Amino acid sequence: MNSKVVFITGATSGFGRATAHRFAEAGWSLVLTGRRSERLEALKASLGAKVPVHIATLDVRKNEAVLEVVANLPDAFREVTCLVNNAGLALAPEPAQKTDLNDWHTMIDTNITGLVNVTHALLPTLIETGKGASIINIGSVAGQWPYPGSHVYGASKAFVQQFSYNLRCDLIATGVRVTDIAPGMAETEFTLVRTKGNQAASDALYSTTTPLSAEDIAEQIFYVATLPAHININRLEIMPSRQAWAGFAVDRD
Ligand code: NDP
Ligand code: 8X3
Repeated sequence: MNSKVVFITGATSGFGRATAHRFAEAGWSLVLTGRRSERLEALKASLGAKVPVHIATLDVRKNEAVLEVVANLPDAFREVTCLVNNAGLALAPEPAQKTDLNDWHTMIDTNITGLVNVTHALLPTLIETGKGASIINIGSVAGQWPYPGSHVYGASKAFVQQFSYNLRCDLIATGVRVTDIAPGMAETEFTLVRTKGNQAASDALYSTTTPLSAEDIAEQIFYVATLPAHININRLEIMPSRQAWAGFAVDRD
């Protein structure tokens, strides 16, 4: 039995849930977190027969809760080898000038503050694990490439990229690797959340093309985490073959 532990934020859906399944397949012990407890319980019920699973209901925006979850990890789950900072969301697909400021704050609080909360809390254990440990941050193509309606979401993912690079500088002698995985369009609950529950909009976005799947990204996360310890992938940008960049926009008379 592989005794390595992966700690996943946002394990209740999409990439996070698929990542839990992928690491379970390889025998890793799982720490699964997210706000929806019933989904965590369901994951524990399905994966707990295969590998040790510890679940913790957690809103990553709340640092005290993050610290409590980390402090209360059972002994068998304390030596974390891989942190997957996946919890995140986009809101307000409309232009910046039409958005609700609260939505901007929610994205900043989750995608930036939440990610740094969890990273800071787990750094000591990751450093203790040392060689072969990794922090895998889920960024986005939106962190590199601008597009209308991306405003704070894309900016929050640009933070994820630069934070990942900067962490690498500080962790170079610890053995802890850091990667920014930047997916493009992938079919998960992402668009349902972004549109505040508009299933038709979500279906319309994905149904006439071939998006990435959650499992595609989970496979890349697993690949990065299980590379030999002397290899660090700094950034991995992944798009579906049927997605690429658009041209410059020009305002005309
Ligand atoms: P989903 O909506 O399917 O999953 C998002 C996950 O994040 C859920 O498990 C949700 O759990 C969790 N989450 C959201 N807010 C919080 C919070 N405050 N505290 C803890 N957990 C939270 O979307 P994806 O799987 O697609 O998204 C995962 C990551 O991938 C995000 O960071 C997203 O920005 C990024 N991404 C997605 C792309 C896509 O096209 N799908 C492309 C590029 C990046 P719960 O609600 O239970 O808390
Ligand atoms: C989500 C991918 O293309 O909607 O991060 O920005 S995209």
